[in-house]
Amino acid sequence: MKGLEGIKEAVLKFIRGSDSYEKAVESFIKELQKTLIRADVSIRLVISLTKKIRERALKEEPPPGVTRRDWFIKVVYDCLADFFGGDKEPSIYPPKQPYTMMLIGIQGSGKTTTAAKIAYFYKKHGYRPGLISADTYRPAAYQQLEQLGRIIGAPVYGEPRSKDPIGIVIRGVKTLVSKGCNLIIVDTAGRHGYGSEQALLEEMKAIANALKPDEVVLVIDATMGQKAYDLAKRFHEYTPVGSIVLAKFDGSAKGGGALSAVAATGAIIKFIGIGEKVHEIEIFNPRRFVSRLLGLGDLESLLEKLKSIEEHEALQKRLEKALTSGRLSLVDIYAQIQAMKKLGPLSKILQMIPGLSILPISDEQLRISEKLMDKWVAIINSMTYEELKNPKIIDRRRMKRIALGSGTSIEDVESLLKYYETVNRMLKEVKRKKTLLTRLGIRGLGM
Ligand SMILES: Nc1nc2c(ncn2[C@@H]2O[C@H](COP(=O)(O)OP(=O)(O)OP(=O)(O)O)[C@@H](O)[C@H]2O)c(=O)[nH]1
Ligand SMILES: [Mg+2]
Repeated sequence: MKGLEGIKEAVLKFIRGSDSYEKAVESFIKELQKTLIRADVSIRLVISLTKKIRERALKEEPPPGVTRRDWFIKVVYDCLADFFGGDKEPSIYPPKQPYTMMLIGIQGSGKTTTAAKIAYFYKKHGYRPGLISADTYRPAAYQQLEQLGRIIGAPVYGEPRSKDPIGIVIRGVKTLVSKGCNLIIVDTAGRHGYGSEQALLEEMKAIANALKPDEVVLVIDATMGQKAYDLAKRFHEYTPVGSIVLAKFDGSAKGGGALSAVAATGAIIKFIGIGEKVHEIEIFNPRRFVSRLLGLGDLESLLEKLKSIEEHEALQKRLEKALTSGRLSLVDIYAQIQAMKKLGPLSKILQMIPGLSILPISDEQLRISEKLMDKWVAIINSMTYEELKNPKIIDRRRMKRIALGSGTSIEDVESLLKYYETVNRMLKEVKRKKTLLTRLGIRGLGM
């Protein structure tokens, strides 16, 4: 993570520091800005990122049981993950066979190496990749790919003296498919005979039109830093780019700049190249990347806490949804029980939800004993999908079956169903009151 190590150090300083929370937040943000700008992230992006972090850190409240400092790291984690591509999990496995990928990119960006790396990656995952050399400009382009193909044990198609890339790809696909390949990777030229980028883009477009690849993969050299933004845009305008590989991520202090720039275009980064050898490629996952960036792997206990905050947020979302619909399903109750085991009583969690102050809930009503929780989890696990969706259909006969299946008693099943009804009655009441208040134009009750 060349160039971005500063972030890890800032996290440690933040956790261990003795400054006031506000002061610690400010110095963390300063360090983060410095590190990102040094890694060639655009200043505009840095400012909007740190503004978001500061706002959340100072305005939002941590969930119960979580310290402000731990919460802050979670905020940084979320904002940075967004910054580097968000929750976009690239789909790695080809949805059809044979699948064709066409690699494009400017001269020296790493296309030929990446073509071999991708082929090797998929070969290890059970595919039968084949490579096509459609670069008719670079001297010995075919030989380079052919040599790589030999290393990884994948067939390579090429016509060394031909000047007709379209003919090559058409014949190449046919030949490789007939040899049993189910993943075809096309390497293209990085320069054009006329020398201009315009001419190269035109040629890529012509090849793409003829080949109709399942995926166009743009290979970008990570050492170009924030300039990757314009490049990604220009290429996308010519041939819609399906995914991006950032090559040479290992050697560059500007990798962070390239990553954030590409993420800002909305493109999906699928792989990063981390070395010259054929196995040196990694699936890119923003969350995992940021976790490493922050050094969370070394801070096990913090990671645990962040996970429980995430579960808490997921539960809160469920409950908020239940509140607007006025209905809490058994599956919600299941999630609630799991969360309670980690986060404490539901009443504490419910306090976090805006609008619930008007709910006539006492702690007593929502308290579920440990023992009962375990029983209810077993009961819910023994229900059919229909029963979970519509608990009204659970009659005595079904109760008996569920009790038997979960090793509990009919009374236990009844207690869960009663709880389900009580909670739902309460939710309906809240919904009714909320609607009434809204209709009367009364706001400001935290809703
Ligand atoms: N360190 C490092 N070097 C890489 C990586 N990917 C490619 N390279 C090196 O970058 C140089 C150019 O790579 P190529 O794969 O030939 O690039 P290309 O885009 O095919 O180049 P042209 O065909 O001339 O357009 C080679 O020396 C590669 O070894 C990477 O992820 N890390
Ligand atoms: Mg090449």
